[in-house]
Formats: sequence, C-alpha cells, structure tokens
Amino acid sequence: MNQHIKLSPKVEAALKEGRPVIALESTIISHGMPYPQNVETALKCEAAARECGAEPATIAVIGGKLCAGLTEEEIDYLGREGTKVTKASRRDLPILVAKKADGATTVAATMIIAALAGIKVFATGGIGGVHRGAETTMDISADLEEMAQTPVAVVCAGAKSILDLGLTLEYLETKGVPVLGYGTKELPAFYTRQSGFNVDYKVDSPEEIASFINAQREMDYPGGMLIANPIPEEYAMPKETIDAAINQALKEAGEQGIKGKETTPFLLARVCELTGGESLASNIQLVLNNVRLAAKIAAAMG
Ligand code: PSU
Ligand code: MN
Repeated sequence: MNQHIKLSPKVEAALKEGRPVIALESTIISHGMPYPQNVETALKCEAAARECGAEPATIAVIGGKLCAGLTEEEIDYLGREGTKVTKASRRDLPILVAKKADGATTVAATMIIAALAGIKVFATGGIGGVHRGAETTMDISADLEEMAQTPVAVVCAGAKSILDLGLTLEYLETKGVPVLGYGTKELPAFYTRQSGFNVDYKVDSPEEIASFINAQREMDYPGGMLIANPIPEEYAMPKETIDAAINQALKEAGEQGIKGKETTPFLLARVCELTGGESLASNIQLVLNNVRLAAKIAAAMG
C-alpha cells in the first residue's frame, strides 16, 4: 500500500477479511457543524455504521498521514480545532503530506484516500457542487470532478440549495456520473425531500444500488456514483424557512466578498445560525440516515 496511507487496526482487519467498510469525511466535523455536536455526530455515525454491519473509516490527514480510521481523540481534536484545521480538498493533499500537517478532508479528498485504501462506499451529508452564480465566478466544487474520476460511490442527502442544483446535475451528466435517487425520482435538497429536479434513476433497495456499483467496478473504467437519499420525513424542514436562511446567507457572503474555499463553510455556518439550530438537528439526522444506507449498500456488495 501507498507509503502515505495509514489504516486503523480495525479498518485494516475489516479490509483484509473482506468485511464491509464505509468511508466518512472530516470537513463535516471541522467546518460543517459546531462543537460539540460535530464530535458527537461523528461518533454516532461510526456506531450507526457498525450497527448496520460495516466498519467505519473516518478519513482525515493527521501529521501528513492519509488516515482511514481515526481514534476518538483524533475526532475530538478535529472537532475542537474546528476551522483552524485546514479544509483539505484534492489540491491540498500533497502539501499537507510534505509538511506532515493535519487536514480535514472534503468529499473529494475523502474519495481519493478511500480509493487508495480500497474502500468503495462513502457516506456524507451534502456534497459540494456548482455554486449559484458560477457562470461568472466559476466556483464549482472539486467534489464533482472527483466523482468523475475516482471509483467511490457517495451517499448524500442531495445538495443544499446554497448551490445551483440544476447546474450541478448538468455538470454531473457531462462528467458521466450516474445520479441515483433512493426511493425517489427527485433530487432531494438536503433539508427538504424535494428540489424540483429529477435524478437519473430511481432505486429501491441497497441490493439494487450494490449491483450498479459492482457493474461499474467490473467494467474497470474510472468514476464513481452519486446516491441521493432524502432526509427522513419527520426531520425535513419547511422549504420557506430554509430558503429564507439560505438567501440571507448568500446575500451576506456577497456583501462580505467571501470567496474560494471559504464560501461553503461560511454559508453552512450562517444557515445554521439563522435557523437557530433547527437545521443542525436535521443535518445530524440526515447524515445518520446516509450512514445506515451506505453500510447496507457495502454489505450488499459482497
Ligand atoms: N455541504 C454540506 N456540508 C458540508 C460540506 C458541503 O452540506 O460539510 C463540505 C463537504 O466536505 C464538501 C465541501 O466536500 O464542504 C465542499 O466544499 P467546496 O464547495 O469548497 O468544494
Ligand atoms: Mn469552491
């Protein structure tokens, strides 16, 4: 294995024995949620994966090592340090490795490390995508390019409407990334089950999803898959509440000239503040829901 990869003993054993393993990201811990809910959620995700029969591999860069499987202390450290930890996407990995530094991995960087470790399924909350106004800013998350070239299936709850969901789907289509809706024809919009945009294929069981991923892997060409799993009905938020918070956050980002990698964390934090924590409770539940589905998919892949 790559000299820069470090597997935890549990992840290493599970991979060696061919047991199901799922990847979990760490930008969601340091930049996506406030402390201490970020650490509590990360630990709950690991427990939920195990309950559903998969070993969790929470992924981050620690001391320049590409780690798959973190200790509780490492998760606590990422959560406490929060935005002081480098948000690490594809372009940041070589620098962090060379400097023996720490980084909380985005969907893109988590996919890279998962693929290097031999992990095929990954659960997160929301993916990065094409930002609103990208026709002039060109702000398009590296997550989308990663799904086009790295063989990892990503389970998410759609994308937040801080993004342009229509353009995000167009981009994924161009890049040849299949977008599946679990029990739905419609792309969910993270806090809400509906977005007004359709996915490519509706799927109804973890087994069916597993068969698609296995077929993609058997053909041996690059690229991943996106599985959109709607937030459970009871935790979904009223569209008007969330739209108002997102529009306000976008307006403030524009006024304050927020750019580049700061954009997504800024918008996530403002939406959370503006909805007074209601969105955080929904966020936690949808992540857990995605972890359970990813674990079932990994188990069904055989
Ligand atoms: N969207 C969310 N929660 C998150 C993120 C996005 O609803 O935590 C994080 C993920 O780690 C994602 C990253 O990969 O933000 C995308 O950042 P950017 O747009 O800068 O690529
Ligand atoms: Mn960006």
